[in-house]
Amino acid sequence: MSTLPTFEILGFPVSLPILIISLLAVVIIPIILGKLLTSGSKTGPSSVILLAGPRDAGKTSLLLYLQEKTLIPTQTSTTPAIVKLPPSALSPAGSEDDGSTKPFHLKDTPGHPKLRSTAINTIIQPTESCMGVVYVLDSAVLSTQARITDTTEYLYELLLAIQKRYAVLSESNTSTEPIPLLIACNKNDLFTALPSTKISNLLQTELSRMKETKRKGLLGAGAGENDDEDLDLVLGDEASDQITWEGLKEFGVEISIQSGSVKSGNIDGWKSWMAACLDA
Ligand SMILES: Nc1nc2c(ncn2[C@@H]2O[C@H](COP(=O)(O)OP(=O)(O)OP(=O)(O)O)[C@@H](O)[C@H]2O)c(=O)[nH]1
Ligand SMILES: [Mg+2]
Repeated sequence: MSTLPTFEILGFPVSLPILIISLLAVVIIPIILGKLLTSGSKTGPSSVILLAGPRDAGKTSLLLYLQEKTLIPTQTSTTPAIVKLPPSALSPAGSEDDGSTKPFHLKDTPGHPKLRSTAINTIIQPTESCMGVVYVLDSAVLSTQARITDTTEYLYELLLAIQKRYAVLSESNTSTEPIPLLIACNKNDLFTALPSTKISNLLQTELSRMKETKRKGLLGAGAGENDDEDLDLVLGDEASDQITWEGLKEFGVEISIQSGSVKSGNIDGWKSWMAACLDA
């Protein structure tokens, strides 16, 4: 009968099976521990889609529509609300097909300027799950400068938050998947509603103007003193004032824009965007 070879390590005899088991333990245990720790590092539920946007835009109405399949009266939100929805919530109107393959969470946030930190924090905290952001806006009020400014300022903050999260994640070894953002131009049932192409141009122009003002302010305040903090305030390419959806891609910001109406139930495009984002 053949005997297994024995090795001598630090003066102790060690048989081949013991040596193999020890080596496997040294290699495999840290890998398993690493996986457990990273999967447990997310706080709150996974598969979250965030609803953000100015007040009265229709965020809560959209959430309730996806839940109940009808327009339900709402009140101004003062706290965030998170609901778990079945995959069928994203199936196209009149169809039983699942729009997505798994249940997901929708997080509604208040649009009041003083309460916007909830949405921003959900994006900035890399420990929070956020698979996509739906920025709901009211397409029927963008003929007044005050509403354009409010709508664009909040969007600027959100895009900056997405850019920061992407930059932080890219530095570490964790996933660097960009968070996609859908600009959902709601209330297109109203005759004053602007078409999405017009809104798209308007937002890019306003964002560029806002960026220019911020860059000028930073330069005036003494460039070079706090370069890292200063760059945190600049959306997209720091060398230019121009903001375009295309140009933001390399900063981890992927934007789509689509019109719709919760009131008319015309939200199939938004549903398929959400389904694609959850299945990505
Ligand atoms: N005409 C029209 N009205 C809508 C539509 N969607 C929502 N609304 C109405 O717009 C108003 C505001 O809707 P909400 O869903 O409460 O808006 P919100 O974005 O949650 O607002 P905050 O909670 O204040 O941030 C409500 O009176 C809705 O019935 C739509 O597609 N068309
Ligand atoms: Mg609300």
